[in-house]
Amino acid sequence: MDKDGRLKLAVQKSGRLTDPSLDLLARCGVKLSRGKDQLVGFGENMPLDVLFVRDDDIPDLVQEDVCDLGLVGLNVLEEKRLALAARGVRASFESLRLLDFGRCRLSIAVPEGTSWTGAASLAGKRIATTYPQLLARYLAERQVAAEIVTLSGAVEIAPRLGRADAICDLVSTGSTLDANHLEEVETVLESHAVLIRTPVALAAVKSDWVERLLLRIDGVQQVKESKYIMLHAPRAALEEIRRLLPGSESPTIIPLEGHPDKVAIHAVCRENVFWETLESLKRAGASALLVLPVEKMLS
Ligand code: PRT
Ligand code: ZN
Repeated sequence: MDKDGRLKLAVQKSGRLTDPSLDLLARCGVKLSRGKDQLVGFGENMPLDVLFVRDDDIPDLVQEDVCDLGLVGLNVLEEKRLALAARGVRASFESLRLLDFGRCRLSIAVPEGTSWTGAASLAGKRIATTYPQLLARYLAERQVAAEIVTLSGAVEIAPRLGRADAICDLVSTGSTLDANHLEEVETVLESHAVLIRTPVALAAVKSDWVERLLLRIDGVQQVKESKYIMLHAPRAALEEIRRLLPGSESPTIIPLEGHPDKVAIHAVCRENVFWETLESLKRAGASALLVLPVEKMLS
């Protein structure tokens, strides 16, 4: 649809995904200028514009090729996919990357003290949700007949108001369920944010930028927990020390001038390096340990 050669990316305007989405873009080196309350952010250093919209609209904007890319929760995406399928339309957005934010789960919860022996306990019950399609699929797969009460929000108070016997809602810490005396009994969907793209072929310049963005996203996701570790080690303890380095592939081993029995080891560890790990390394003979944060990585 767009003829100006700039990528259009849909991001949630104001909600749980907004800050982590903008943070991801910033880490990918995207500089956005956005006036207060403006619905479009202009990429100053790459041909990318960000459209700020409600998260529920993101799959449609990508499906209808108004936006080339979107950052949205898998829960919203899958609900949309099923809603389209129910109308005989095939969802054509394509998932490019699973992202490490927006984690939550769509779960069934029942009032505390309700007896629960599995999905069959829902037979003949009323279940309140804002995800009727995902809930219907869950029930159908388990051959349970129940009434789905579709609400637009405040699902967790439906049992107390006598509108439902159970709920199917998003949970992250579980404190909302606790506060409403509800007990989580089963997970319907594990969710996280995803980057989606339009099914339509993009012009070469745009698809090059998508590729570059993907490489940067991969780099950003890899460095989150990564650390660069440097230490001195007796040659005799080399094997054990390599084994103790968390998530490192092939470390660089450097001879130490004047110390034929010792080497310096430099390694990128793709997992967090805890004090316990450093203590084990020291016990194994390592000295001069130094752990540095990794800012960028491109492989
Ligand atoms: O206005 P707009 O439609 O854009 O926003 P929204 O209100 O629909 O969405 P928003 O901002 O609440 O959530 C956006 C996305 O964040 C969701 O679609 C999920 O992919 C993801 N996400 C992650 C969550 C949660 N965690 C979450 N905990 N979305 C909602 N919740 C709610 C949940 O519905 C419940 O009310 O938080 C409450 C439970 O949280 P805990 O921590 O008490 O368990
Ligand atoms: Zn929404």
